[in-house]
Amino acid sequence: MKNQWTLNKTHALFKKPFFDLMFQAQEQHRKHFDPNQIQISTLLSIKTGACPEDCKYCPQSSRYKTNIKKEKLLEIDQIVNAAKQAKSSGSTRFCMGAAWKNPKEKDMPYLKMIIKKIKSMGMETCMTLGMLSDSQAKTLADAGLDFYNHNLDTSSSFYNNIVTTRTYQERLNTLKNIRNAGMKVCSGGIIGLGEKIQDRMELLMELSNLNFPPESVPINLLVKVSGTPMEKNIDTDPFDFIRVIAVARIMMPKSYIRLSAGRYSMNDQTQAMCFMAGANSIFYGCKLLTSKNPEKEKDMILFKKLNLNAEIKKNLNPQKNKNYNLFNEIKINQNQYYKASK
Ligand code: SAM
Ligand code: DTB
Ligand code: SF4
Repeated sequence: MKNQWTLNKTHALFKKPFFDLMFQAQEQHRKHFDPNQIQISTLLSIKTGACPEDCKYCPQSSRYKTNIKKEKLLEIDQIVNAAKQAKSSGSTRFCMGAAWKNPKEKDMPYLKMIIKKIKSMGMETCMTLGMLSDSQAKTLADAGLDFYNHNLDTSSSFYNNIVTTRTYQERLNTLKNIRNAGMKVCSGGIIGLGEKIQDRMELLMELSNLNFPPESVPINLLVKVSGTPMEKNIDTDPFDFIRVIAVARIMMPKSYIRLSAGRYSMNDQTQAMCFMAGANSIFYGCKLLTSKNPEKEKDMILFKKLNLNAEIKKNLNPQKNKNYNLFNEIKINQNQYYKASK
């Protein structure tokens, strides 16, 4: 049956005492997932910068003077090599991002080839390329693309404050096209844009009340990049951020909730509470698209301390059993372990 989260019900979750909310989120999490496992994805920017859109948070918009290295669409060998590395580090999904408003028709054959190559390596594929028409979504799905990432980012009423070159309805249309084409949907938002709690509630309602909630819900903490209009935004209180994760877990109990951008600036304890609130997916590897993500080794140490296992899809790695723990295979010397604890 279709989910129906109302503003009243959503508000009731947001105003719960913190520990009651955390408890409810853990209950839901444990009903649907192994609470000691996380899914790990690796991200690669396959086309960087010079984007015509004006998203005020984004270092890749051509409107702002940021310190990123623009790059044309990468060669196939560069993409395949990065995917090989990701696979050997334990990633089950390879996510490719392009700084486009939408892909051009002339790019479609190349995108299809990329998908087929990565799929043949036994990895799940995800792309985020901007808006997709109905037929473009079908083309990517036919090539074997598993997931498409397209974030709503915030509430529809606040959207105009963060992007003016497209509408919220266009975002929703692309989500519909992805779903109709049979791909899995990855859609979430950003916290720290200057939005109110009401906007966070409306964002989570939009996502959870879709015909099918997204299989994957990335919750990004704004990375404040110099040169963007949001570089001086007020920092988000970590407990407010954790609360969004917990509410997302309760409203979308069967979805993977991804603790996405922003982990670089979080301490271990905040990340641990995000996992406790129900986050069970991350980007793994020292770079997001253009900004920093924690070094792999730092993550290994944290996951070892928390006894978190990397989820290994059985069909992707038939020789590994469910309890295989990638993080236990990493040899970390005691000095590094204790240094990272401080
Ligand atoms: N151009 C495509 C689009 O906008 O859908 C795909 C790439 S875009 C960079 C993917 C997502 O990255 C955005 O929707 C946004 O949620 C996230 N993002 C971009 N810049 C960010 C930042 N500074 N902090 C946090 N998340 C960010
Ligand atoms: C998502 O929700 N977050 C990722 C991914 N989907 C594509 C991107 C985060 C980008 C952070 C800023 C940067 O590295 O450029
Ligand atoms: Fe372009 Fe996507 Fe960045 Fe917006 S978020 S400027 S569409 S790359």
